[in-house]
Amino acid sequence: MNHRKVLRAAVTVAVAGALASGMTMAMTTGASAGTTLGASAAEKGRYFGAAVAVNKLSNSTYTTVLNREFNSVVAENEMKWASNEPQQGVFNHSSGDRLVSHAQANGMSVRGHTLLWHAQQPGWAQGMSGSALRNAMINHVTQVATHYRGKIHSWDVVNEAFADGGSGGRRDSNLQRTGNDWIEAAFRAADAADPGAKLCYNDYNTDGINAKSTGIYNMVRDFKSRGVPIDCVGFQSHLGTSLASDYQANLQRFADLGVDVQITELDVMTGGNQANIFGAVTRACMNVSRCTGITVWGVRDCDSWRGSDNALLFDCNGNKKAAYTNVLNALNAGPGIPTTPPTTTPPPTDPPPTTPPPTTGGCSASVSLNSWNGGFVASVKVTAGSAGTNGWNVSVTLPGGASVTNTWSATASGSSGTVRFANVDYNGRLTAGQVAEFGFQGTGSGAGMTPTCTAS
Ligand code: G2I
Repeated sequence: MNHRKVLRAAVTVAVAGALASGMTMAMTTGASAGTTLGASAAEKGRYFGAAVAVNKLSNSTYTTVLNREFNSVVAENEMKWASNEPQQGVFNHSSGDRLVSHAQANGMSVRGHTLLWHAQQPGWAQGMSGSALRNAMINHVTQVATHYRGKIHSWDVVNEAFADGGSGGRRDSNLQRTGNDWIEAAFRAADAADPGAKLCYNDYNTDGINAKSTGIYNMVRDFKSRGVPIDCVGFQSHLGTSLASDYQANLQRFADLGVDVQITELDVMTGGNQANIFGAVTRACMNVSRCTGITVWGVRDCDSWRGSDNALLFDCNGNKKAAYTNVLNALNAGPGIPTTPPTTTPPPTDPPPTTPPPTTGGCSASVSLNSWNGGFVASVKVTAGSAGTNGWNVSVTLPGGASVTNTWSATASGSSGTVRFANVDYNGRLTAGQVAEFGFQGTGSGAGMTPTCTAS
C-alpha cells in the first residue's frame, strides 16, 4: 500500500514550503489540513481515487490534476474482460499495465475493475454457456488476478450481479445461468490467484437500504458465514439530485458484517445540490470506520460517461468546482480510521487442514475444492513441519477423467493421474508451521483428492 508513502511526501512538501516562506514551524498536535484530495484522505488512513481512461494519460491538463489530487486509480474500461481477453486464452494487458506503471511511479494504489460483469464481455464469451462458460470465466479470473498479483489494492471481482427493482434477487445473465454459485466460485478463484488483494462485490442503486442492497447484504452475510473470501463491498454511487437519507446507515450495516466498504464510482448530477451531495457522501464515508476510500468516476466533467451532467469535481479546464471544496473540507474534518492495536494473539486462521501438520520435519498439505459441473478449482495449503522447508513437493492423484488445465504459485508435472506440484522461487522456504498456498484448475471432477507433501 502506498498511502503512507504519499502521506510522507505530502508532509515533506508542507514542511519545505513553510521553511521556504520564512514561517516559523509551530509543531502543534492539531490535525494539519491537507490541501489535496489524496493527501487529505491519506491523513485519515484512506485513499481518494479517480477512474482513468488510459489514453488520456498523454493529456497534460488531465495528468496534472490526476497526479496532484489523487492517490488511487482504477481503469475506466481497460481491465474489463472484452479489453484484456479479446480472444479466448489470448490476453492483452498492455493498457492495464500502463495504468499500473503510472500509479506506481506516482505513489498511487490501484483498484482493479472488473474481473466479471454481464456487460463488456468479449464476443466469444457472450456466445458461451454452461460448463464451457464456467471454465472460461474461472480461467479469466485466475489469469488476470495472477497477472496483477501483488499490484492491486482491491479487485471488483464481480460487478452488478443483482437485479434492479424490488426482487432483491440476481440479475439474469449468461454468468448467472451457469449456476447461482458463480459469484462464490469467482471469489475463491481470485483469492487463490492474489491472496493479498481485497476482494470486493460492486454494484449501483445501492445508495440506501432498499431491496437491491438488502439482496446483496444477504449474500455477503451468507459468504461471511460460510468462509467465502469476500473483503469489501463497493457502492458505485452514480447519484442524481438527492441523496438517500440512510446512505451512511446502509454503509454501516455492511461494515458491521465484517467487510470494508468503498465508494467506487462516485459522480453526481449537476445542479444546486451537487456540491452538497458530494460533501454528504464524503462525510458518510468518513463516519464509517470501515469505509476505506472513495473513487470518483473520472477526473474532469468532460471526461465523464455522463456527458452533459457535469458530474465530477473539476471542470474541463481542470479548475476545482464547489463540489471539490466540499469534499476536501469533509476529508479534513472527518475522523481517521482507528489504527488497529498490536495483537498479541494471532489472527483467526482458516478452517483447519484435513491433514494435521506433522509434529516433526516434513510438511503436510490440505486441499479445499470449489467444484461445478465439469470443472473445479483446488486451493492447496502446504504447512511446514518443525524443521521448516527449503522446498516442497505435493503429489495429488486425480480421479479418472480429470485433468489439470492451469496452475498458479507452483509448477506442475503431469496433468492427469498422479500430478506433482513443486514450489516456485518465492514460496519454497518456509519456517516451522508456516503456510504456503498454491492452486490449480481442472476439468472433470476433483472430488476425493488427498495430497501428500514431501519437504526438502
Ligand atoms: O456505466 C457507468 C459505469 C457503471 N458501473 C460499471 C462501470 O464499468 C461503468 O463504466 C462505464 C464507462 O464509464 C464507459 O466508458 O462503462 C461503460 C460500458 O458499459 C463505458 O462505455 C463504453 C462504451 O459503451 C463503448 O462504446 C466504448 O467503446 O466505453 C467504451 C470505451 O470508451
